[in-house]
Amino acid sequence: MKVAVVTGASKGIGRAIAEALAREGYNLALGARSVDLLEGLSRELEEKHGVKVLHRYLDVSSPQSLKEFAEAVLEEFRGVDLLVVNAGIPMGGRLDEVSDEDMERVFQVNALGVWRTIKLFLPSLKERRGTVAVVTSYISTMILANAGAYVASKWAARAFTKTFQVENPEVKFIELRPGMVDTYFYGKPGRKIEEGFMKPEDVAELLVALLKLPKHVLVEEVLFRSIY
Ligand code: NJP
Repeated sequence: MKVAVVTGASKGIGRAIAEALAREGYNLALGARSVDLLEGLSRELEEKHGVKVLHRYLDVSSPQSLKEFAEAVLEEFRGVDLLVVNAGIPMGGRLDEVSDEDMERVFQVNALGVWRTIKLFLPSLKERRGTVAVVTSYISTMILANAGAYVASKWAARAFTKTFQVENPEVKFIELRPGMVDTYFYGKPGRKIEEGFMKPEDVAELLVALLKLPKHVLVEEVLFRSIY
């Protein structure tokens, strides 16, 4: 059975990806800060799909937390076939109004968190010729007023992803660039397709479809959104 790691698996896109991968028969390692949510999800997926699910507290902005998470995962499963780097936070505001603390926080999670997560699992992914899917955003090549800190952090995540690909051709790196998705990202979920939102399950289904392509096919990035 293949092993997949999903960061930010407690809610939203990460949770939907974990559900879809369990359905596909992957054993899972799930990380997020909301351990109570991970606990319930893990039990549900194990009972429903007969897969093994490890869950651990994970704060991707903390190098120590990431290190402990990776050690626990590699000790349990011995290796990783798929790494889904999904944990992320929003950050609004004009660049001249964003505080140092907020800028630091969004970069620690959305940019350095991505780099550190991939770095920790890279040796195992190389060994298994695995796949890394990084959830950046449709804005990872664009400019958006009032979201400059978030946008810059996603440009950085994109640059890390592409550079890892060039340096490690034996691993597949896929950049997933969704448009708006109905998750906790905008507060409470409940937004509609007619308002331009996809469902988290749409992102998960896209990833599952990409994973079914022949081994020699590399899809470097996917920019996708809802139409209505
Ligand atoms: O958001 P949400 P999404 N350490 O808030 C976790 C990107 N994206 O699913 O720690 C570890 O429902 C958090 O868990 P917890 C976006 O930038 C979204 O939409 O328990 N985990 C939760 O599981 C992000 O990269 C949209 O609070 C941390 C998850 O991340 C990805 O999609 C559009 C963490 C967030 O779930 C998933 O976001 C787009 C930390 N320090 C890109 N901080 C969109 N929704 O419209 C947070 O283009 N998490």
